[in-house]
Amino acid sequence: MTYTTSNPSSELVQAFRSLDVDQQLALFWFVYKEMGDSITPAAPGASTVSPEIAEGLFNQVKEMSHDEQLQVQRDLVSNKNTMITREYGALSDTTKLLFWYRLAQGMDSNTIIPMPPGYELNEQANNLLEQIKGLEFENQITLFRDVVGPMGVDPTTESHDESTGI
Ligand code: 45D
Repeated sequence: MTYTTSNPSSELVQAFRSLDVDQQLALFWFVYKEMGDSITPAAPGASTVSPEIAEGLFNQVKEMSHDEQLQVQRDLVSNKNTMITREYGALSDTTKLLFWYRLAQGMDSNTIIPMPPGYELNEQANNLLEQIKGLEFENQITLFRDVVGPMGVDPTTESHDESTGI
């Protein structure tokens, strides 16, 4: 994957994506906890966001068992080719972000598999969390869009996967 040097968050994106799958999920969770109330789904300028699409995908995941919910999220991060990851791949980056936000809210309310109590980030992930905390809000959003954008599978370019048969 190539990133333009004019994007100040590109190094952070690469560092994020270089963590192992579970550390990426855990880091993203801690980021959500840090951002807390500053995320407002009704934010102005949300022109490319499709709340009903994000909600539809979220509802599919919500119906699954906790183990399956975790698997879906791991599949998204690791670009595994499944029905859900392909649906995800068809969303705009901002809608992807909204979908992750809905998952995090679901974790808060226990409809989505919660973080194991006392789960700790490794040093590299913790380091990244500190750097992310230091970014301006706008740069954080840009970073997250760049992180969630390449997750899942682009259904227009990926045709077949031996392991899933999809
Ligand atoms: O057992 O323009 C481990 C909108 C392993 C509006 C685990 C927006 C062990 C329009 C993997 C740790 C609101 C969209 C378990 C803008 C184990 C708009 C599980 C902004 C169980 C800008 C870990 C949106 C798991 C924003 C399941 C800023 C971790 C959205 C899951 C930000 C982590 C969203 C999740 C963020 C993290 C979402 C789901 C930061 C989600 C984070």
